[in-house]
Amino acid sequence: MTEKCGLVAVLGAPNAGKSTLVNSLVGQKVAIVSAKAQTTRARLMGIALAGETQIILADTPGLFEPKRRLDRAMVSAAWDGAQEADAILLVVDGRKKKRDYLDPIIASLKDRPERKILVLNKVDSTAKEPLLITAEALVADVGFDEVFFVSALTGDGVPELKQRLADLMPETAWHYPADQVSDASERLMAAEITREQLYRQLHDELPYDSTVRPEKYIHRKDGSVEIHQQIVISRESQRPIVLGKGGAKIKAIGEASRKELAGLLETKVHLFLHVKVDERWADAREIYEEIGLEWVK
Ligand SMILES: Nc1nc2c(ncn2[C@@H]2O[C@H](COP(=O)(O)OP(=O)(O)OP(=O)(O)O)[C@@H](O)[C@H]2O)c(=O)[nH]1
Ligand SMILES: [Mg+2]
Repeated sequence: MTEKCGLVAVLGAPNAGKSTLVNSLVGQKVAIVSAKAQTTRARLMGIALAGETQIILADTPGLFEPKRRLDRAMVSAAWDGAQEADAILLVVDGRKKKRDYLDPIIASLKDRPERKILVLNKVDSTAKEPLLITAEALVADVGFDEVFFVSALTGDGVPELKQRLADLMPETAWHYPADQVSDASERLMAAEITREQLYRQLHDELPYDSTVRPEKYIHRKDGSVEIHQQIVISRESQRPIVLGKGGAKIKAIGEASRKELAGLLETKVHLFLHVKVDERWADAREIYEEIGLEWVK
């Protein structure tokens, strides 16, 4: 059989379930997920295999009205992810009844030449009827080529979508080695996993303007890995939130992240977290480069 390989851009509003879907299509976690909107910050390639076909999935930051520099960089990275894609998936949260928040996305999608596929997500917690109404309206507005109803969370409908994507991919050699699941470096992935724990364990106590920066990543002689990361917050008043009583919170975050990293890297992990206050981090150019975002004016 001949090899096939292509790029699929996964676009949608914040929190639609794009990263969850990419993880489900890849068959393992490559992108972090949280209940907080704007979790994904830069484009990340998840690599799924289906028989002789390699499907490269560009997980992108949610599309929304950008205001601050970081927002602008994220939205621009999302649209960049759609460049030269063999298909564009628009992931829509099927639970949302209103659709006007999608208007700007629809306007930008309309005239794109790529094959457009509508993915109505979260069918596990939606009634059928409103879902069908949303689907019909969106198909009429955008002219999607196909529609899929899935639950990225339970995996319902995902194999069918994956098969269809595989069918659409052009015949060409694989772009990545067979065992590679994402294009993120271990160093960056490790920082992302800590950021996921930070969001998960602090929920709304911590505003969205916090980040985790990789500092050091050392392979020790005994085969274990020593990882140093910086949790960057924007105000001194957030420090006690991250630390918790007697340091209990940061300890729990570090412990959960370390455990997951040890499983992922299949070796012992020594994780060191430091908290830094930097109110201007979202305007610091080097942080953009670190997380793979273009610096935008
Ligand atoms: N019930 C249900 N929840 C889902 C499903 N897919 C995703 N979620 C939840 O929706 C939330 C957002 O999921 P993400 O995958 O982070 O969404 P995203 O589109 O990548 O979000 P951003 O990166 O912020 O743009 C998380 O709490 C997920 O667990 C689904 O099929 N069903
Ligand atoms: Mg995401």
